Amino acid sequence: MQLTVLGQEENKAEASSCASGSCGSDNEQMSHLPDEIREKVQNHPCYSEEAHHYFARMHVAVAPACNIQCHYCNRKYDCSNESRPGVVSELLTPEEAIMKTKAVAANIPQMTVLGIAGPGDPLANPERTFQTFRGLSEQTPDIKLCVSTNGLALPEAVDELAKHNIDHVTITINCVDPAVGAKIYPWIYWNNKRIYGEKAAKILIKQQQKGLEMLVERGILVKVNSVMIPGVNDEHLKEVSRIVKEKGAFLHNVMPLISEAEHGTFYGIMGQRGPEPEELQDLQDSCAGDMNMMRHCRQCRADAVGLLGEDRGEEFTMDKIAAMDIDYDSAMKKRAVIHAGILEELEEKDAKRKRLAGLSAKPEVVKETRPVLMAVATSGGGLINQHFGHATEFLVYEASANGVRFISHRKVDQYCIGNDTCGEKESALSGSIRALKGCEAVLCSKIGFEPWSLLEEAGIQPNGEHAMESIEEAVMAVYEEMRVDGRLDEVPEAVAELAGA
Ligand code: CLF
Ligand code: SF4
Repeated sequence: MQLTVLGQEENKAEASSCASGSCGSDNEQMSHLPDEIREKVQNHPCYSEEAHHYFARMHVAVAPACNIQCHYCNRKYDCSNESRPGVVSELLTPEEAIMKTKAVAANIPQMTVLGIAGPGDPLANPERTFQTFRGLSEQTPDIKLCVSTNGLALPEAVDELAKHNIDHVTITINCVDPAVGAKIYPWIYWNNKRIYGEKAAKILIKQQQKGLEMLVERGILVKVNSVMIPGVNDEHLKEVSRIVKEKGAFLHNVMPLISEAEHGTFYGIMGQRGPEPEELQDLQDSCAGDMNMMRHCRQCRADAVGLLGEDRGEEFTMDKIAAMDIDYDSAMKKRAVIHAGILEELEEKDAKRKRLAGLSAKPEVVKETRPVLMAVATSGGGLINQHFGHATEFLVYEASANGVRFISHRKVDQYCIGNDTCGEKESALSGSIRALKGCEAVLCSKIGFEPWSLLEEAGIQPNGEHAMESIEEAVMAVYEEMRVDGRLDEVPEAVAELAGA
């Protein structure tokens, strides 16, 4: 059974993300999980790499206040813990948030998770946050509830969270050492006082760790987000990862610092740089060990709606919702049918993957060959289904004799926007080619002559032959072609340069 994800036209959709399946890893991680945990994560787009191709999340911005200050945040913009700074969210009352969630649930049946993630800290706004959760758990019982917090007010909120059946909590933990913390958090607001420096960081760390332990004790799944700040906590995050894993966190998500000067954050103004993609990947790899790492995070806005990587929030502003005529009963029935269909499709994919894994034990495939990075243009559903010129991000996979694994996503400016000028087009195209450095092929549904030639000149082989095929199978097929053609015998100059850099 093949479903159209979110019913989006190819040219309208933004890219979604990784291919779990391709990353056999995700499914291996999922397959050894106890049934009750599998059930909790199988349709959560952030907790399961596989699910995020199929299921969507939405955030409601009901929490304006914050109880700490992070050097990477300017609260004029969305919370950097769970959102991309840049655009102010439409702040909602709990009643509006419930109305919006129901409207999105009716129009995007694949939306399975409602998160509160800002624009401040949800637990620093407990009345608004819990009023929203209370209404939703009564009125939309098929939606999972999720919350993200800096952790300062977490221990006191754990019982209330458990009461509302919130079984996914994200804590942003950037350090376990107050000396490091003092370089990230200038102050916290604690017991009606502002506290500064290491003393503040010490209290925050203690509360975060205590909150983590309490959630795990109650069987609530905890994801830890960490912002990688080069020269401040990059090395230290390995220790953070070890400790949170020991304490029972389910998933660790190391995200890159976003520090554009125009966002007006302390780090942005002081010129603190964010990590390069290779630095982020190296850190994620060294944190990995046997801990589940999240690599498909899109640093969503506090009012994001849709698949990870896309934002359909504009379709659901309060004035548009007020004008909608929705039959909730039939929408809820439709949701159930669509969810069952997606789960059936995922099971079929899983079974197929297992069959292929058995076949790939053939000696010629297992032969030691070097790994290759490939970029993929997709609008969701785990398929190669996007035109090169429509992509606003590419997903990068590594193919090797061991299979295919998702590595990261790379954002680009859309190259083909219809009424663009030549100069803008050229600069978007050269930006895309720069963003794809290190990749040896790019797989998409279609590609024009001009980008084809320029990609080839840059040593990246365009490939439009696998349109509508599953990402993992297409990437593996291209890898096999490269092996048969002898292209894996030599390392291209551009890739060698990057490896030496
Ligand atoms: Fe939202 Fe966060 Fe829940 Fe997901 S986002 S509150 S766990 S439903 Fe997901 Fe977005 Fe990354 Fe967050 S991709 S920023 S990890
Ligand atoms: Fe900003 Fe979120 Fe940090 Fe609060 S916790 S200062 S809202 S990034």
